[in-house]
Amino acid sequence: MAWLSTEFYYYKGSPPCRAVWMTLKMLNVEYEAKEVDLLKAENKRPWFLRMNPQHTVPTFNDHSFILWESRAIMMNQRKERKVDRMLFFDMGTLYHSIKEYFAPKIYDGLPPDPEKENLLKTSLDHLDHFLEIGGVPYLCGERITIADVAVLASVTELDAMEYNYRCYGEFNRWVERVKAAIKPYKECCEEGVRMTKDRTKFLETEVKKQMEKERKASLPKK
Ligand SMILES: N[C@@H](CCC(=O)N[C@@H](CS)C(=O)NCC(=O)O)C(=O)O
Repeated sequence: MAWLSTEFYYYKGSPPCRAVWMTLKMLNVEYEAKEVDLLKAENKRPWFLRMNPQHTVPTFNDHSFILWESRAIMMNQRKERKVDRMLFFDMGTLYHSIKEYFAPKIYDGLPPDPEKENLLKTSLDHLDHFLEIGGVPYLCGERITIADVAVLASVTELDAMEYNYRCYGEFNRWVERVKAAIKPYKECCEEGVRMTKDRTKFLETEVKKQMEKERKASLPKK
């Protein structure tokens, strides 16, 4: 099967997809948006697996060249070493720490794993420090780059989890700055953040209901 156009396969609830989406918009890349509903396992359908056997979104079809891994898709659009370093910090350290800490909450409606919070705090400390010593408005200098877009996309998951990061002063100011500077931010992030927030709240309520049911069932019968 031949893919001839430029297609972006995405799911709004996915931070890596939001990172690519903002990048494509900011660089005015022309593409056809193809939504893949992960909750309906559309990414496990044969047509998708033929394209990306790792079944992850985002997936990008650049005139029949199929690419996945969000940061690779972003780097495919543009290249700079300092920016690349920040992209890998984001993927391997910051976003990793967010996923590890919040996994129980996102997938099972349970409280985040307190033992993993230090990893997240260390990542945020690093970012705060990078910004402080850099003395520039954006992560890699005077102008906004895809590193800012990638890190912001990770931060949107903190927003979805209602995690308070205001104590990281430089970082917090940077978040406000990039949210205002990245024009497609609202369009590409707000709905997805709300979806994750709503789904997490739904799961939490279900867990509470289940616990209450179990508590009542364990009471001695009158
Ligand atoms: N490192 C990958 C992560 C992609 C990823 O894990 N995407 C999730 C959505 S956030 C996904 O597609 N999950 C479905 C699956 O793995 O089957 C990237 O940055 O593109």
